[in-house]
Amino acid sequence: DLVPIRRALISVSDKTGLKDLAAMLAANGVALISTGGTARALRDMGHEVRDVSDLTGSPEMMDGRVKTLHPAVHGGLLALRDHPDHVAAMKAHGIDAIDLLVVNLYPFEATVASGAVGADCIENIDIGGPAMIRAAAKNHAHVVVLTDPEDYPALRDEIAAHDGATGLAFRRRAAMDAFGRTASYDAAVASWMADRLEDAAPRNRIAGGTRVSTLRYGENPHQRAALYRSSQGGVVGADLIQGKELSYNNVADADAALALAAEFRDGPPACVIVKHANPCGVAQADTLTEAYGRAFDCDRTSAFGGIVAVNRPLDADTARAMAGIFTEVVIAPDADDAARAVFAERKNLRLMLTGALPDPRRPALAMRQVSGGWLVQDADTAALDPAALRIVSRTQPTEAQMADLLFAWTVAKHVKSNAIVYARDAATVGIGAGQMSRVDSTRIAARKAADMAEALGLSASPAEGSVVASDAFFPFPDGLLAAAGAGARAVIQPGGSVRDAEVIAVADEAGIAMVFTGQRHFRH
Ligand code: 93A
Repeated sequence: DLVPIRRALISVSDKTGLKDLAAMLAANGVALISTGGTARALRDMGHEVRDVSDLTGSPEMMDGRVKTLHPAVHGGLLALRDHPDHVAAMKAHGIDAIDLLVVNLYPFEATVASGAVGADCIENIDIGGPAMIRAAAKNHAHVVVLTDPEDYPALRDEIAAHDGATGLAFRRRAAMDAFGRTASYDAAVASWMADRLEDAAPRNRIAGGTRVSTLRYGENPHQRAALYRSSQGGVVGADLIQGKELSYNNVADADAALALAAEFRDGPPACVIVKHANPCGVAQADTLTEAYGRAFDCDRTSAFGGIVAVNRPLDADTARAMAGIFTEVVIAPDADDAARAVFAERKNLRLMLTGALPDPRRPALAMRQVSGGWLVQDADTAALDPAALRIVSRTQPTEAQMADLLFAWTVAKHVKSNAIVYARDAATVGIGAGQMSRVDSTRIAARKAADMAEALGLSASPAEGSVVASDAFFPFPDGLLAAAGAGARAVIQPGGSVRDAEVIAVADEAGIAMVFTGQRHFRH
């Protein structure tokens, strides 16, 4: 299965490593064929090169859109060398076999990442390159294909070990990498196009992306990890202004914090503190500093080492407050010079700036891996329809309670299920997350509120007189009873349980106002 390399076609946009590769091939007596820019580069290095246009008898045309799309190239890549008909066709049409193909594609991903739009991006969609890569990869029984300068040294070692030839195992692996490359390339094109469409329905959309970087490790140090970009905005598109390299968990938590801060995009100053993917304090206030302080007060213990997101450009006062405790990451639309100067003193604190916050209602896809595949769904971008709200209790919520209910509901949407959120005056005062029973989440949230009272030296639990949101219906009255016991005076929940009537009766008995949203927000 050893195939000697006699002729190579090289067509590379990224000329990294070309010098060593060409020198190595020349030393092995390999004849070189090349496209315009690559041929020029090789000649400048002193190599003898045949132009593809000479091989095809056809000039490169249409700004290079058509240069290698020709039977002299594709026949040379695709012909089975041991098939009499193929050999006869090569002879009849004057086609010579190509044994090595080195192509790297027009830099489509880098062009998009640089902020280019429209025609610039379109021109960087490589057509001839992927066609050759796929042809060579299909014919890996006879041809070896490389698409990445990082793989050149492996070819050098392979042919050094086999006296100028490659083995089948090497060519097979190279073919697999090659198909992987064209697949990710097309996925990048598809996701760029999807980004430009308003409605990104899951059907027919491809999960595409480009690797931004490898991460030091994953959720735990024994797990390898990398970061991929699938579109321009979001947490991956944010600029890391200062601080250590982001970790896997930093990125995941910053994403959770940013998504919730974005919900408050159009409202007053707001601050979200996230720990282990759940908010541990959220508040709106007249100033950002105050919003941070109130979010911090909700759970000072958990806020230690937290990820903080805000909906306004950072000012120095807020930055000073944040820098006062150990904070892993701060993510904001922007930061003024004074705020940046404050953070500059905290070398390890990571500051990420996003520009305008993402639109929380923009349709998007959410993906999650399961063994053997992926689950894909519309991201939970649903807005609460005020017209769909139903007050089901005898007691009516006051205007202030209603505002707090909507605030708590928005937060609950971003808390892992089962989610219970107590809130007062546009700040959370107790969050119960990720429990297997709703009543446990309710009790935990109440205990958190009691902890808050103790930490702040309050005379009563802040859950007294609060409102509470539940991300799904109360299956039994026990959860509602626990909330009432903690002091909640109004409840917002989807409704829809077979025991709704029982739950409403308990609310009425306790004089609690209850609002149904008709919409559930499970989050796993
Ligand atoms: O515009 S293309 O899609 N049409 C082609 O026929 C073609 N053949 C190779 N682009 C094509 N290529 C690409 O040109 C290669 O994939 C490579 O990225 C680039 C190398 O061009 P040059 O050698 O002129 O720098």
